[in-house]
Amino acid sequence: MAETKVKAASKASNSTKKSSTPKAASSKDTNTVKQPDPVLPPANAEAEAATGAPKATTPANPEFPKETYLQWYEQMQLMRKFEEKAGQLYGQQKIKGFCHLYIGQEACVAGAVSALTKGDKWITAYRDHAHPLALGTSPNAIMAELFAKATGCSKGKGGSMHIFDKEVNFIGGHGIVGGQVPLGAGIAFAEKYNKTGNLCICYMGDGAVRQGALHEAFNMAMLWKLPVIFVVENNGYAMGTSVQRTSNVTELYTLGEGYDMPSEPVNAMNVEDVHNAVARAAERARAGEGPTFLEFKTYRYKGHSMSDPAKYRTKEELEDYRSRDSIEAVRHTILTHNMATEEDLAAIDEKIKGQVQESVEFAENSPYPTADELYKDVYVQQDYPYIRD
Ligand SMILES: Cc1ncc(C[n+]2csc(CCOP(=O)(O)OP(=O)(O)O)c2C)c(N)n1
Ligand SMILES: [Mg+2]
Repeated sequence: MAETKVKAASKASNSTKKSSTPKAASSKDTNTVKQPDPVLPPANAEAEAATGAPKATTPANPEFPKETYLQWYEQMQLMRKFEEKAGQLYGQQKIKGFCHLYIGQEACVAGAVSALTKGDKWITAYRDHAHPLALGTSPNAIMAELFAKATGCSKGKGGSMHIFDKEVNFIGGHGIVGGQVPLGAGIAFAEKYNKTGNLCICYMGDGAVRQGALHEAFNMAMLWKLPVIFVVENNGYAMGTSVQRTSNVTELYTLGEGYDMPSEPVNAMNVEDVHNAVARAAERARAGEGPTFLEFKTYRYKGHSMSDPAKYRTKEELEDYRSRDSIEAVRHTILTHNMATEEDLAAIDEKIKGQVQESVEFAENSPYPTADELYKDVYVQQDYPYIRD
């Protein structure tokens, strides 16, 4: 019953999906083959008609209470300001190694946090600073991890791609593309086996959907009706390779249908849509109906990692997405519907600025791990807790 409904809903929203495809990258912007157009989330048709470019949407009647909009604003601003600072610090070589920023994708996390409950488990790939920030991990512990300091949430031994925080049920931070997908299914299996009533939300990038492990995990999760929400954050590119260059199947959510998994596309530049889709999937998971596959159509404003100048896309494409920025949309809704004043929002911004600054000072002033840490949290450790006879 529920399955049929979701598929029908997907088809309906699918029909509006390609309303604002930007121009493809010009051949001078690419050093390889001309890139086809990326898949875009649906645009606000009225704004598009007026300006030629879709704008942030402001609902006539906000669907959610003021507290929810303010929570979204604060969480998303924290993610963005933290990431902007991390980008600056990388430029100054305070942060080294890999560093993948989440700027532009904030609604993918904020809308899910509001739709889920505290006991639910989270897992994602290496673009992983924002998820724990929104779940409540201290910015200090994440920044210190980026600095490879002993006070970091992974004791300075993981770095940007391996943020973990058991306290908030954030189970990483994984560098192997698609590697976390079977892990997400396994976590959901444990929740079901232990009858906790909790679920696992498992994020991945669009590059991960071509990995064999995903298909094996989807099949098993569906067969065993595991309480898992698989989310692909389709930001149009895996490093510099657009989705269209990877496969004939560019509507990624349809891949779930091969396993009879309820699957739907979501305009993830819109935090309300993210919340609603995740809430529906969670209800199904908790009712014992098993997994859902959500395709979050989103965009990253920065390159793949700090070493990517993003020459494979046009300025126009980037500007198009920026013009419907999810934080701006929430800000606009808050102000238009008098949920808070400009001054109230400025006070939130100021608080976040202070938190981010404090995290930098904390990281700067923390020590590096000592050499004996090399022998801890690995199999050689005498009392390593995960091996049992
Ligand atoms: C199995 C595997 N192959 C290749 C890589 C190298 N690699 C790192 S990130 C990446 C692109 C993944 O893109 P996507 O899944 O779309 O996530 P995004 O970076 O867009 O969030 C690749 C190919 C890897 N880490 N793991
Ligand atoms: Mg991607």
